[in-house]
Amino acid sequence: MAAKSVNVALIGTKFMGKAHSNAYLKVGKFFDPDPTPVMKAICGRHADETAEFAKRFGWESHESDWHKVCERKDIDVVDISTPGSLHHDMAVAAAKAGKHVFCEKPLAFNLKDAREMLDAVRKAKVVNMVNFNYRVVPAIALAKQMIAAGEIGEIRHFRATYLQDWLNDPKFPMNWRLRKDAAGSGANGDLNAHHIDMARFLVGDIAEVVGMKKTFIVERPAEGRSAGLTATAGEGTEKVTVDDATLFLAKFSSGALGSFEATRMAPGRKNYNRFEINGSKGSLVFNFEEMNLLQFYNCADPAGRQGFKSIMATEGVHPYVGGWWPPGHVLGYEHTFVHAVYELMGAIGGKKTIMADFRDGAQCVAVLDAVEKSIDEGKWAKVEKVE
Ligand code: SOE
Repeated sequence: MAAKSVNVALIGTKFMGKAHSNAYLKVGKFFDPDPTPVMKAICGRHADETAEFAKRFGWESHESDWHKVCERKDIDVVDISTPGSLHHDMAVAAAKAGKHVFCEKPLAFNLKDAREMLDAVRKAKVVNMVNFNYRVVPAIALAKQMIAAGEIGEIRHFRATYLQDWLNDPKFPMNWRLRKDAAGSGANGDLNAHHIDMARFLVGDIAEVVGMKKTFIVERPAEGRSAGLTATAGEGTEKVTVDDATLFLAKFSSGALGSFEATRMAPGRKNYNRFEINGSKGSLVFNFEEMNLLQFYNCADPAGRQGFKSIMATEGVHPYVGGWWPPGHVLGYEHTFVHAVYELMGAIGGKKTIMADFRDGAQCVAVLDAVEKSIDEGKWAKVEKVE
């Protein structure tokens, strides 16, 4: 029987707009999503650029007003790949119009907005998903299976560092990611959000946090033009209104302990998304800069033969890999988006998914908020529970 299809509208044409467009293009070529996505409409602020983008990636039509996208009768799914300041209004409007909603991370600027978004998708009974794309890295999906099977026993530590260096140069100009009104926060919402979700995915809920943050470079050259993580300078300077680095400690509800460090000021570290999990029977280590590998230390190995082994998660038995290449023909960043869109289609088709929904997205925002609260008050802060 032929798979059903759903019409997708994507809002955003920059870094994430490209990554998501590529995913919609590829998913049906390498997997059998049911339903299949039809690339119906792309939406961007500048009509000419958006028309060009539509042609390049094969979108059937283009819009420059996101309200129209949400109103269009021929759209089933709205994909929000914009800066965070727009997530709330777009997601609420899309849900009210009965569309399934796929949203970039972090879900919202604060818990109040996140709860409103969650209410809207629940009322509308639409599928809702947050793009925490690292969940669907094959090595991480494998870690999830190993933890569920008890292979590392009872978890005691989650130790995460998310390091980048693109802001180390004080001449690097402003862009939306450095403005609180557009991004909500800096390294905290952009990078810690991933590890908070990862911690919840692999270990469980976080109950309490205490943190600190710093903006090392408080003024930068004004923005000329920016794309992805690169930018050219314009005239004058502008104040940075977000954190360059945020670190925090966490107590999990299970009793496990966590540490999180996110910075955009670590020379040499490009997308060093690394975490280590220590359990009573062994440890797991992942670093996105070597994303095909999962390190595993097994306490049950014979004495004299113990040590970390590198599992190359590129075999057909590893999650998602069967759709791609023969063993050892490694995957990259863009594949994670294809897997995420595959999961989105599955969820729309009624399948269980390992991706985060809006409740997970809101719970992540609750942790981000608690980190900010603890920094403001200089003490431990409890994390609100999102039911
Ligand atoms: C920039 O810091 C960025 O692209 C994040 O926005 C992504 O979420 C992360 O996966 C990689 O780095």
